[in-house]
Parts: sequence; C-alpha cells; structure tokens
Amino acid sequence: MPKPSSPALIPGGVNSPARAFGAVGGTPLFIDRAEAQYLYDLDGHKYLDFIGSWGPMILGHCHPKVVEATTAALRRGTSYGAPCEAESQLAELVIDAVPSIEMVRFVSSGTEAAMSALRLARGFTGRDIVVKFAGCYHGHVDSLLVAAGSAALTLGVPNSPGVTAGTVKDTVVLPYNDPQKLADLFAAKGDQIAGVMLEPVAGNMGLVVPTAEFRKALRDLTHKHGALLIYDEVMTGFRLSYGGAQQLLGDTPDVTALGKIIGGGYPVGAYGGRKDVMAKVMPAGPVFQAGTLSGNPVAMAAGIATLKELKHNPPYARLDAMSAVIAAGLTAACQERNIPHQLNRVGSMWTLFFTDTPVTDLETAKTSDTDRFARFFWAMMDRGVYLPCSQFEAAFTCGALTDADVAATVNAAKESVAVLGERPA
Ligand code: KE4
Repeated sequence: MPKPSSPALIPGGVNSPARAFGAVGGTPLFIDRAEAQYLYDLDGHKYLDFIGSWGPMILGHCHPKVVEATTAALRRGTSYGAPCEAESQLAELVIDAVPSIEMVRFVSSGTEAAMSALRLARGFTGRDIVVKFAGCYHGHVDSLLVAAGSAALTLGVPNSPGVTAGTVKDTVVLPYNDPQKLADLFAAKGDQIAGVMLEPVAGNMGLVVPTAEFRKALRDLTHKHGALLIYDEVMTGFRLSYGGAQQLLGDTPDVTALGKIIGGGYPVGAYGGRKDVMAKVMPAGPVFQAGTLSGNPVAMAAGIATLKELKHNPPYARLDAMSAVIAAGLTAACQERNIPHQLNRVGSMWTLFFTDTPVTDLETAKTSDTDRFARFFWAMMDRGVYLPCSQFEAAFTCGALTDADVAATVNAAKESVAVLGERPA
C-alpha cells in the first residue's frame, strides 16, 4: 500500500501538526473513511472517534441529512464567487441561535474568523492592544501565536519562529482565570486596549473551565474601558449548547468567532456580533476582509443541514449524559489504580489530565504527566478508542455514539489505566 502522504511530500507528512502524533509518538493513523461514530484506517481497523475532526462532527460522520444536502448542492456548482441564497440561510440560523450575534460574516476557517475579529476590534476602537490568555489557541494568526495552545503547545512552539517582535508588540498575554491580573492591566492601559479574546470554555490546553469571577471581570472591565470582548467559540459554538458557551454561561460578548460545527465538516468560519461593530466590515465599512471561498455554497449546505438537525433534534442532553458516564468511568478507573488525575468536562468536551493538581489554567495543565498520557492514548487506541493525540486537547463526544459504545469506552479505559503502572496506595 503506497503511503498516502509522506514527509517527503508534505512537511511532517501532515497538513496540520495537531494530527502529527508528536506528543504520543508513533505514526499518525491514515484514515480511509469515516461513518457515524467510527473512523476506519487504511488497514481496516475501526475506532470509536472522540476527535470528530477536532470538533466539527458533533452529529457523527456522514449524517444522512448532511450527505443529502451537500450532494444536492454539489450538482448546482461548487463555487460561484458571487452571493448565493445559502449564505443568507446559514446567516439566519447563526443569528437566530446566538443572541449576541446581530450580523455575521463567513470565512473559510477558524483562524480567519479569529484574525478578522481581531482586526475588526482594532478598526472599531482605533486602539492597538489586544489581550489573549496563555493556553488559548485562536488559530495560526501571527499576532495571536503567543503562548498559544493546541499543537503550538503540544509541539513546544507556543511562540512560533517567523512571528516578529513587531507583530506581537501589541499583544498582551495574561493567565487564564486570573481576574486580578486583568484588572491590573486595564488600570494601567485600559484606554489603549482594543479587545480581549478568549476561549469562553478553553479546549486548547485541555478542557479548562472559566470561573464566574473571571467572566464577570472580563465583561465589566471591557465595558468600563470601551474595549471589545471577543469570545472565540470556534470549538464551543453549537457544541456546548445550540447557542454555544455564551448561552450556556449566560454571557454576552461583543464579537464571536465561530468555525468547525457551522461547516458540518466543510471549511467554514465566521465572525459576528453587535450590529454597530459589524457595520465596520468592508464593504459596509472600512475594515478590510475578503475570501475567494467565503460562503461557499456546498459548505453552506453542510452547515445549514447540521444546524437544522441540531436545532430540531438537539443532542445536548444526551451528549452530556453519555459524556458524564464516560467521565465517571475514567475517574473510577484512575481512583482504583491510585493514579493522579483530574477530569475536566463541560457537556461533550472533556479532558483526563494525569496530575493531582486541579487544572484551571496553562500552568496547572502543564503539571500533567504527558508520558503517562501517551501510554494511555495508545492503550485506548489498541482497544479501538481514538482520543485526541495530546494531553493539551479536548475530547469530543458525538451524537452517533450508542450506550453500548459508551460502555465499551469505559471498559477500554479501565483496561488502559491498569497498564499505567500505579498500584493501590
Ligand atoms: P482552524 O483555523 O483550525 O479552522 O481554527 C483555528 C481555531 C480557532 N479557535 C479555536 C478555539 C480553535 O480550537 C481552533 C482550532 N482548533 C484546533 C484543535 N485544538 C484545530 C486542530 C488543528 O489545528 O489541526
């Protein structure tokens, strides 16, 4: 079987470092096909998929309604480079779902969404400084590739070569869940801050939950100083509830970045928010942003079908219940073996950290035993359970899972934890 892609053809043999298995060792699986809750590799092995393409596949793979909608769209042409009705249909669904979004612009990735939201915040306020939080990842936009999470953290380049000092001189990085440090910054430079961007539930340092105090400080301080509060919901949007993390938490940001699920597996990102802010986006306003494949009709069809299914048959309660059973099983398995662990979960996003320190930010996430995680990852893989290949990522439960799959996952976890070495105290 010829290698489908090799390091001789593509750097590292992958088109995104997050899937390079850098943190767990070994060679990435090459996937032949996916269906419902399963991935199938080139050798025909079947895996329960807890990555779901890093979030998009909340309904599972090849959902009939998504396949039907995209097949029909394909036959009407794949890209027009001109407005089409599907863009407005998906825009209406997004605006209807997320109360803080009054107007939305589609792009082709979460990176583009975050990058454009950042430019918009600076264009709207006329200010330069943007604030991000260590361990949060907003795609590979230069000015936010500082203390970044996800693959940047996993592979040890949270501050990538090629990002110049000039590019990041107006980026301030603070610790997540530290309202005092945020207040100190605003006291010193509040009138220079264009925006504060964060993952409202963080998934890119592993799953980290924001405190209510932190979220209140974010909203109060940005209001008080005229800075924009930007929720990067690329991962949490339509994942944690139909209205995203902000609906689940009861928050109202000024701008929201979206991606992943709104494309239903196709390349779609979006940014949206207050009408007065979005009115600054070209051609309505002066803030430039453009894209050849933005609003692509086939991608729009996938997003429309996905959001309609989520709206009319909301899976959230069941996703939460199944994830709770999995979390309880993982926790019990570690307790039985006296293995230091923290299980952080919000709905269908969860991470098992191998540390006895509560994980509330990047520094505490980094106390995890990543070697033990790697051994756990492979033990689960050997038992047909495909987890994210890094301690610093979130797992995603999908709606195609059955109760039998959940039980099999818990059983695989018990067997996998048993090989991790600790003995009862
Ligand atoms: P994309 O450009 O990869 O579509 O989105 C970037 C992005 C922005 N914001 C958040 C909160 C994100 O989680 C992401 C991308 N997430 C990673 C997984 N942690 C994508 C996986 C990858 O890079 O291959």
